[in-house]
Amino acid sequence: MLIQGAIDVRANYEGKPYRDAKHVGGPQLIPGKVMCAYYDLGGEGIAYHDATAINQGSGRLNPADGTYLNEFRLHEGVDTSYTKPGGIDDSAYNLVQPEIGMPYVGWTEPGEWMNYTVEVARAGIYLVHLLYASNRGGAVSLSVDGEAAAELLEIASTYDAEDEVEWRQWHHWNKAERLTVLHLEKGVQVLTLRTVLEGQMNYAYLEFELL
Ligand SMILES: [Ca+2]
Ligand SMILES: [Ca+2]
Repeated sequence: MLIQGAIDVRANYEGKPYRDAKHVGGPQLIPGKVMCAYYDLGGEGIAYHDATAINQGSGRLNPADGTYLNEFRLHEGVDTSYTKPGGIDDSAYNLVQPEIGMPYVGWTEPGEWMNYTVEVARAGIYLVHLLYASNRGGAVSLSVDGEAAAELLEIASTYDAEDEVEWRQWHHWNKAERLTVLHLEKGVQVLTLRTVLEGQMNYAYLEFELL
């Protein structure tokens, strides 16, 4: 059974699960990790809203040199980068060590959002965790098939005054355990992650754990 209204939202939705030459695609699976950089295909206003049309990571911070990660979703508006070794994303200031070479969404601003086509294997109550970095704290919200599921989820800052390398304040990773608890129905649905307050947060993945 789908929640009331879900069918209409999905019938009118033109976004598609992300896929590329390296990533087979299909709905992201719950329980499991929903990779934030694998937001849906479909473009601005359909699969996402981003404040800047360019990708400020791929092809800007990360030179367009023909490699997969440096050119990841280069021509889309959502700003993406990936975790790097050498004291960037693997520093001692991390609260949780992220996998290296993992794409993530950064340069986030309030009002930006991304859609994820997901497939829930089992209906039930899910704990939702978020792997993220945030140099000033903020808040996000989650919707399911266009309906608010969790609003104003507070994200704790990972700023650490001990770290004197200013740019690295954007790279202190943490996992927000039990960011929220959601009841999800079985089946394919569209999840929306929205930046509500502050922005300047990096999102690696949302993890859904069946309670
Ligand atoms: Ca952008
Ligand atoms: Ca952005």
